[in-house]
Amino acid sequence: MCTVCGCGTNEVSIEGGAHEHAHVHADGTVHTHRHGHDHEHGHDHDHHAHGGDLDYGSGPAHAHAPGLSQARMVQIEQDILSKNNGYAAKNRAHFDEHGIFALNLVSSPGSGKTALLVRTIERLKDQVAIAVVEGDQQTANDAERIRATGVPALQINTGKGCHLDGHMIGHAIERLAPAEDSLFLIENVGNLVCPAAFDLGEQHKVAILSVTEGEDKPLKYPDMFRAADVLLLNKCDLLPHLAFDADLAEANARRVNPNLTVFRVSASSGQGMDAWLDWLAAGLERQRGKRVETVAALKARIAELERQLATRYSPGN
Ligand SMILES: Nc1nc2c(ncn2[C@@H]2O[C@H](COP(=O)(O)OP(=O)(O)O)[C@@H](O)[C@H]2O)c(=O)[nH]1
Ligand SMILES: [Mg+2]
Repeated sequence: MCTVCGCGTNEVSIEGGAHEHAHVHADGTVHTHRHGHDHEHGHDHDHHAHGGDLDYGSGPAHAHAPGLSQARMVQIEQDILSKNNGYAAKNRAHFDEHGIFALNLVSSPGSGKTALLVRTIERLKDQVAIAVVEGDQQTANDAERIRATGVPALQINTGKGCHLDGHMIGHAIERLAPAEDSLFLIENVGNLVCPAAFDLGEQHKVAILSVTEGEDKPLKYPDMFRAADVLLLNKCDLLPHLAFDADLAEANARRVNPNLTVFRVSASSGQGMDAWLDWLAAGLERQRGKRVETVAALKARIAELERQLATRYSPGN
């Protein structure tokens, strides 16, 4: 994944705000990979050869960067991900306390994330409060597409970065201040690799695969389909015009993740959207339940503390 180069960590800008610096690579380690050509080619260590093919994913880091040892890469990745996980845990606690159902939409560019969001928002916006985070390397185009529906959206531009992280989403929560019992939709940067590794504090990652991309993508990019709980197979309106085998695509996705829930949908025609919306409604209800539980637990704790105080300071004690 992209932590092999720590890419783009200096170029993040959140719409309407100041530039962000050095939150991922606070220990500075990600810059140590420059120009190691003379010492560590690692031709004999970092890859296995199968016949004439090269496999750079077989070492402990499951990746390769010129001039970086596998051990160093593993260390860098662990540093970055553990910091990210701290931010993600805070986001998740916030979502649970406030009954917010948060989803992280991940896919390759162009599979229809924004189109699906717009279609989903149009169907739901009168029933539930919704806020959207849009991640792209450049432009605020997608946030503008969402705002056109009347729902608040925040664009995050990641510069050369190829994924959103937990820290960025923490800022997005501050900016958007999502309502209690609301739906918080995050469209990640179009990329079938890096966003898989980064927890944002969401309840679920939702992978989108469109029928023009080929049935084999879950096998080629298994991390993403393993990290997701739901797969939206989009652009099903095009199936009559294609040789795409939707059953095979689903079977491939379930090979890497047997627990995947799959919906066949079309953002263009609206087909299949009812089942997806039912799934969303169930998730919203679950999160609302979590908030009520959290509040009840807090009230019980306060009552208990008050009882202890009263005992301690009652006359005669
Ligand atoms: N035929 C068809 N086209 C779609 C569908 N969903 C999205 N598209 C088109 O696919 C292109 C990319 O969509 P977009 O929502 O920008 O994808 P994103 O990059 O994943 O956000 C656009 O031209 C959409 O109009 C769909 O269900 N059917
Ligand atoms: Mg988009």
